[in-house]
Amino acid sequence: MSLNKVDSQIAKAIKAETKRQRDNILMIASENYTSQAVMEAQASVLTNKYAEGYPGDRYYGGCEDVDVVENLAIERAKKVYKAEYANVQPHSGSQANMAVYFSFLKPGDTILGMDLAHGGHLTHGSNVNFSGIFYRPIFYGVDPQSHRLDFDQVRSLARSFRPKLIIAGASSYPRIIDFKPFRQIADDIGAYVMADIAHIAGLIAADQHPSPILLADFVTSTTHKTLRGPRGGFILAKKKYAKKIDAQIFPGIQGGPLMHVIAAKAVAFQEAMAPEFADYQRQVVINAKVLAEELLAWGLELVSGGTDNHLVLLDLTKTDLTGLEAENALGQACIVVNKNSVPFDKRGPKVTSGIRLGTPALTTRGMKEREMKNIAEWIARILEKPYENKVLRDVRSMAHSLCRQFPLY
Ligand code: DSN
Repeated sequence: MSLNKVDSQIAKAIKAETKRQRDNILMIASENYTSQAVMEAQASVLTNKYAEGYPGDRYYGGCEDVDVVENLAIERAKKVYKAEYANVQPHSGSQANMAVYFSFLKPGDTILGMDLAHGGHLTHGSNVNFSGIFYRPIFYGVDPQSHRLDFDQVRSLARSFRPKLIIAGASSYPRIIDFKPFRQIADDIGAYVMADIAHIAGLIAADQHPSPILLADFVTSTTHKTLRGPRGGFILAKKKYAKKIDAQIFPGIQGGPLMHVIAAKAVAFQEAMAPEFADYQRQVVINAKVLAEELLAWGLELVSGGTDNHLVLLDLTKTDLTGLEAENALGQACIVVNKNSVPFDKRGPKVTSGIRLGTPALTTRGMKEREMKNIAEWIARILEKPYENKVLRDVRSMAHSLCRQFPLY
């Protein structure tokens, strides 16, 4: 029986969400639109199967077909990232990070990660997250002037606090992350390096960002951001760490793998090897650059003065507007963004002084430089007059018309 007949409330909400995704300018930097093929794999009968264990070594019968699926996902992940080993079972990026920490750290060990307020991630040591509760977190940040990673600070903190693990990676850092200094600093004190590439996984797969694979001990990621796969995580590492990580994912912190999601990950890795994927990632970066240049031309300030990747961080510190107010005003005009802390933000994470803007989803729809210029102008107009109904109405109507020109699903 169809979903609509069984549960019309859920069917209606999904229909409404499909319309929202079609009719809005989606600029949340961590979101994207997956292909039909990825969704088809995820919405398959594989959701019915238990497969605790790993291919060829399961705790259930009838795993011969899902073994094919998981082996393909593993082999493709290894090929895309030129990795020695891959585990494709983590349900999320957080689970991937947890598995690495639980495998190689003891409770109370020191970890050195990027400050959340400077662009880091909750699982890099935040005190409201397991990573800050089980371990002793120390944070590095960006330089107050350049807003670039401050490697002198990373080095000096590493020497003073001797962390067992250094985490390289970010959720809202608009610049290239150079993984080499992280490796050198870690070698200096005998620490592990974990590169969390969740945001830039697609860029790395298409050579639009340097890869950490030869430098980091562990590479963790999600599959659903720039990589454009289903919602989930994976881990890459040197082969010598495989046994420990496999055992930590299952039975350590997870039970049955989500085989339908693993199938969709395999499809995404396959798509990531196609030449069109490299074109797409190149355009993601070009679009972000154009967006940044245009916003600057409209007199807006950007963290670090621009971007090298898929995101732009608008700094509203010198305006009267908070990130929360800007998010609301843009949302009313159908431009969906998220408020975001900027380095040295004096406002809390529920208000903030910034807005994070990403180009992955718009680029998937086929938008290019011309559309970025228009969108930058609309953003600038709204931020100048966030409470003026006419401005909001005008932009909303232009946003709808732009969305109609770039149809989806
Ligand atoms: N919450 C994600 C983001 O929006 O960047 C990171 O996990």
